[in-house]
Amino acid sequence: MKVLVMISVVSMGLAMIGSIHAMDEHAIIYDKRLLDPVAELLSGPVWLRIRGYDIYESFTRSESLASAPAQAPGLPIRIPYREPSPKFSRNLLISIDVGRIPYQAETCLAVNPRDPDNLVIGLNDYGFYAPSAYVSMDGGETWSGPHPMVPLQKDDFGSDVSLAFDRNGTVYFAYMSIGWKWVRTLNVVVGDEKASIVVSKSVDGGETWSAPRVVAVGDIYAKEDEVVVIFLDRPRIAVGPDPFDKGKDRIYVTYTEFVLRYPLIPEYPYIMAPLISTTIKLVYSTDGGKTWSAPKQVSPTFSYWAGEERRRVVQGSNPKVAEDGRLYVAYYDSLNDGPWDGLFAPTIVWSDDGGETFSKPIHVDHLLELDYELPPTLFRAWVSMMPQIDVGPNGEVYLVVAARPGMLSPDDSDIFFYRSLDRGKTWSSAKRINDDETTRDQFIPAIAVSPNGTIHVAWGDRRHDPKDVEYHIYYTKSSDRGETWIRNVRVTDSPSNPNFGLYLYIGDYWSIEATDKDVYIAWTDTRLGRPESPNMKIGFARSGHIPLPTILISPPAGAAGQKVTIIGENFIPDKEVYIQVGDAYVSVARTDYEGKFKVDIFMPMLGEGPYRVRAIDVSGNRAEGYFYAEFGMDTIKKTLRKHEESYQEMLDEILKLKKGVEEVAKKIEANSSSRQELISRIEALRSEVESLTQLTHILAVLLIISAAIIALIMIKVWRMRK
Ligand SMILES: [Ca+2]
Ligand SMILES: [Ca+2]
Ligand SMILES: [Ca+2]
Repeated sequence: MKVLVMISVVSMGLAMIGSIHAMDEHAIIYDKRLLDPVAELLSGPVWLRIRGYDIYESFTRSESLASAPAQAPGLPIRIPYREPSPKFSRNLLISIDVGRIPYQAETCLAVNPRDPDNLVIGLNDYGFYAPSAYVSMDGGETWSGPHPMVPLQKDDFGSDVSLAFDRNGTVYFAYMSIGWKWVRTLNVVVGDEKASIVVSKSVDGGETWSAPRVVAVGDIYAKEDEVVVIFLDRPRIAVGPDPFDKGKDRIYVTYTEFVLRYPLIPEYPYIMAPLISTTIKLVYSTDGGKTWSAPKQVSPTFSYWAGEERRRVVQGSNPKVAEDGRLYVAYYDSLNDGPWDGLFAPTIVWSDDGGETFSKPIHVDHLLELDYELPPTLFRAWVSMMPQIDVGPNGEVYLVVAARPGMLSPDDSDIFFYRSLDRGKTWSSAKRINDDETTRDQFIPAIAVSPNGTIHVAWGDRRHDPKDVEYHIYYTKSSDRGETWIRNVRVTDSPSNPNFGLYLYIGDYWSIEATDKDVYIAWTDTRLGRPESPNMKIGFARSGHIPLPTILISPPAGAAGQKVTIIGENFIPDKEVYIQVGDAYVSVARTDYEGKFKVDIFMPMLGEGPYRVRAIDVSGNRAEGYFYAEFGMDTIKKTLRKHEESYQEMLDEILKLKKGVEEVAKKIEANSSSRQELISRIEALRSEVESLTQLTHILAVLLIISAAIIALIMIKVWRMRK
C-alpha cells in the first residue's frame, strides 16, 4: 500500500495531476481525487473510500460466496470455543447488525461519573454508515442500541467516534460528518469529500441524542490561482475542569486539519501537485456544547509539496484534562523522514488557559516507526503509533504507544509506556509493557487511570498465534505509578482473526475505562467471521463478573416425546442459538435484541432418567439444564418385559398342573376303587387349567396392543419432529 502511495505521489511531483475524465467546451473534470495524496493518513473509513474499497460491494460479493457451499440447514458450524479469562468477565459482543453489512469497528467507552453503572459505547457501523451509541445501565451486563448519530443534512455519512461525560452526567459524542463537494474554477472542475467535526449530546445517559452541532467546518473551494481542500479528521473529545472556573467543565475537541493547496495555471486546464499541510487543532466550549470557540492551533503546522522527500506530518491527537485544569494533548509526529519510515515522536503539548495557547511540543521519545501494516496481516496498524494518554490524581501524565522494538528484529511491534511526574516537562525512558517472549505483534494500545491512581492498559496481542495472525486483547495494570506492572492478563475468551473482519481495517482505536471498582474494555472482535462470511463486532469485557447465560426447561420432567419449552437469557442478541438434547442438535432458536429466546422442542423418545439440554449461541455462549424423562422408551420396554415374565410364570404353572393331572390319571388306572371321586377332582383341575389358559391368551393380546401403541407413538413423534 505504502509503495503505491509513494509511486503515485512521486510521479505527481510538481507536474500535472489527474487524468482527463470528461470535457465540455468550458471545463475539464478531473477524476483524480483531491485527497489522494493524503489518503493513507486519513481516518480509516475515509481512506477506504478514497482507495476505492467499496465496503458494501465487496461484502455483498463475499456474501454470495457464502451462500454457495452446501450446508445442512440449522446445523451449527464453527461455534467459537470460549476459554474464560482468568481476570475478566465473559466477553459480550454488543453491536447488532441493523444494516446488511455486519461490520462495526472503532470504539470509545465512557462511564457516567454520576452513575458508574451507566456506560456508553460509541462505534462506527458500516451497516448504515454512521457512528452510533450503545448504552448500559447495569455496568455493562446488558446493552441497548444502536442509537445512531446523523450526518449533517447535506452530507453523506459519518465517521469516527469519541465520547466523554461531563461532571453532571451529560455525555458528548464527537464525530465527522462527510459529504462530497464539486468546485469549478477557470476551466477545471474538481471534487472530493469534505469533512466537518460535529458534536451531539445526551442528557439521559446516551438513550437519546441532540441534533449534531458543527464545531469546526471543513471545505473545498476555488480561488483564482488555486483549489483549496480543508479536511478535518479524527476528532477526539475531552471534558474537565475549566482552568478559570474549576467549579464547571470545559469541553475540548481536538482534530487534525489537512490543507491541500492545488495551484492553478490560468492558461492551462490543469491543477498542479498540491502543497500539503497538517496541524493539530482544537475547539472548546464553556457552555455545555452550545457555542464553540474559533479553531486554535495545538501543534506547529508542517507543510511539504506532494512528492517531496521531506514530508513531515502530525496526526492522531488525544486530549486529556488534569484535575488542576491543565489540558494535555498528545499526538503523532512523523519527523522529517515522513510517516512509516525512520523515526517518529510521540509528542505532548499542554495549555493552562483553557486551550487558547499551547506549550512548545515535547518529544516524549524518538521511536522506530511501524509499517503501515503489521506483517503478515493487511489491516492498517500504523495508527498504533498515535500516543494514548491519561492523567493521574496527582497530576502524573502517562502515555502508551506502539513502536518497532528494533531495526533488525523480526518483531514488528511492542507496546511502550512513559510517565511524567513534572506535568509533562520530562519523561521516563520507555518501558515495554507486553511481557511475552515471542516476536509477535502488539498493537492499538489504550490507557486509563482510575480515580485511585491505578494505571490500566489494554492492547491487541498475537502472542498466542505462531502464525502471528489471530489476536487476543491483553491487559496489565500498575498501582505504583508505572514502576511495576502485574503479569499480562488475557481479556478475550476467544481470539479474532483480522482477515475474517474487514481485513484491511479493524478500527483505528479501541477503548479502556476504569473506576475504582471495575475496568471496562471495548475492542473490535471478529470471532463470528469466517472466510466466506466476514464479520466484525464490538467486544466488551469488564473485570467484574458478568452473569452467565441460563436456560429454563418447562416442564422439567415428564414423559419423553412431549413438547417442552426452553427459555434462555443472557445470550448474544439477535443471533442463532442451537439446542442440544444429549449430544444431538434438535432445534435452532433466535434471540431477541436483549439476548432472550423461547423455543418449543419435542423431547425425543428416551429411556427413563435425566437428559442434558444445552443451548449454545453462535458466539460460543452456552447454558445447560436437565429434563427428567419419567416415562420413556425403556419404561414401556420394562412393562413389556414384566408382562412376558408373568406369562412365562403362568405357562410354567399350567405345565406343572398338567403334569399333576397326568399323574392322577395314572394313579386312577392303578386303583379304580374311588374312581368316581377322582373323576370329579380331575374335572376341577381341568377347569382350573382352562381358566389359566384363557388368562394367558388375554395377556398375549395385551402384549400385542402395547406394541401397537408404542409403534403409533413413535410414528407420531417422528412426524411431529419432521
Ligand atoms: Ca518518520
Ligand atoms: Ca509480525
Ligand atoms: Ca512484539
